[in-house]
This record gives sequence, structure tokens and C-alpha cells, in this order.
Amino acid sequence: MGVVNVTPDSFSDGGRYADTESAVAHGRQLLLDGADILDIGGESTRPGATRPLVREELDRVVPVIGALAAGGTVVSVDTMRAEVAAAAVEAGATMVNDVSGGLADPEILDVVAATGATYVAMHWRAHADRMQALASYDGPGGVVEAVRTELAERVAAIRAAGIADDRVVLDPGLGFAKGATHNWELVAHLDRLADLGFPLLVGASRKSFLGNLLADGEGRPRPVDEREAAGLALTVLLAQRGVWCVRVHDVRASRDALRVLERVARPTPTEES
Ligand code: PMM
Repeated sequence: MGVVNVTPDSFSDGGRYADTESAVAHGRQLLLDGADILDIGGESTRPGATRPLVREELDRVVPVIGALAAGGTVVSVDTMRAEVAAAAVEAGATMVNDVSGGLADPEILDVVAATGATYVAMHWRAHADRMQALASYDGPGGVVEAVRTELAERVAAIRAAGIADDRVVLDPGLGFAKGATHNWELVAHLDRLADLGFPLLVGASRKSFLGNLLADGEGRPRPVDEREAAGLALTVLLAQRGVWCVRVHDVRASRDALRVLERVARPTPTEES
């Protein structure tokens, strides 16, 4: 899944594709680079971000979705709002990527049920302005069991809204109400989440826990656009662990890395050298 943030303020690419034309061009490039799905978002969720107006979010994503879906591309809309999800599906999106798992705007589940879209439910506790204050996981089993339990609660709400299980994907929500240690714990124990019986989507690309891992001698995190190799290592590891989808900014490099993995997994035909 290639990321198209039509936002002025996302942490990794804020402002680069903030107008329709550059966002569509970026999406087309990601397709050429090998993306299977494009994820179009109009709200930055980086810690501390303030929310756009509904109208602003609609104006950002709907024209981009319309242009990219017209070519038959699988388009996902990254939104927490029912109204935006409905307009996005109308414009051609077939997937709703809701980082709040239905908590921010519960009506989004009814929209998804009515439209037949695929639904990505991410683990989430609060909006960006206060989520890091909720990054505590003191119960038995720590962050892994808490995320598992809270995702299972979202699954119950999703089912109650009438969304079929085969249209649901779960996501641990790396970096959302989580510190670096929490993210690493989740990556190490994804099997506990896979256990819930749904495909997993993971978004790790360029996130600050990678920057912290790669910090220099003075503890300064590695800048956002110099985290690619660490992200690729994670992409390969996640694919090996059976994750269904990785949400990435660097589609070309991710695709190259996955091709190596696929090639190794394939039996060598005798005629090939
Ligand atoms: N991360 C971001 C935005 N949307 N959606 C899902 N399903 N999972 C994620 O981890 C996720 C997401 C934040 O990253 P960005 O600002 O680079 O898009």
C-alpha cells in the first residue's frame, strides 16, 4: 500500500503533495513503482496535529480519489469520518482505512456496511492532540494484550454494524498512543494479533521509533527521509511473518525488497541461472 498524503502537515511528506495535481501524479508514480493499493489521506495524524474541517478533508481527498480510481486502481481512503468515507466510496474508493477503528465517528461503520467497502480497523485511543498521554499499558501482558483486547472490541462493533468478517483488516497502529518500546513489542508479537483471525496491515514507514533506533551518538533521531533502509528491513520481516499489507512511502524500494523475498521462496527452475 503506497501512501498519498494530501496534507500540508504530515510528519513524513507534509506539503509535498498537498494539491490535487501533485497528489495524483504521486499516486501514479507509486503505481508504476509497484503499489497494489493507494491510500489517500487528507488528515495528518502525527502527534499533536490539529484536525482539518470536514470540508477541507473532502476537498483534499475526493478529487484525488476520483482521478486515481478511474484507472481501475484499488484506492483506500485514510479517514476517521463517516461523511468522508461515504464521499470517497462514491468517488471510487473500495477500502476505508480508519485509524480510529470506528471510535472517532461510529457512523463510519454503517457507511462501510452499506457500501461493501473493505474496512481497515487500526488500534487507536485518542486524537493526535492527546494520544501520547494515553500511551500506558500496565495490565497483564502489557501493550500486546491491551491492543489485542481493544482490537477484539472493535471487531465486535464492526460485526454489530453488519460488516462481514471477510472485509475486515486489523492494524496494531504503530506510533498511535504508543512509545518506541510499545511499537517494538507489537512488531515482535504480531502472532498474538494474527490470532484474532483477520489479515493484518502494518504501517511503520518513516515513523519516529525507527528514527530513535538510528539516533546518532548525541541521541538525535535520524531524520525522517533517512530511515528508508530500516523501514525496508521491517517490511521484509513483516512479509515473512505473514502480514497481509505494509503501508509504505517508498514503494519502489519496498517492492524491490519483497521481490528478493519472493524469489528466494520460489523453487529454482533448472533452465534459469
Ligand atoms: N499511519 C499513519 C497514517 N495512517 N493507517 C494505518 N492503517 N496504519 C498506520 O500505521 C497509519 C495509517 C501515519 O503515517 P503517515 O503520516 O506517514 O501517513
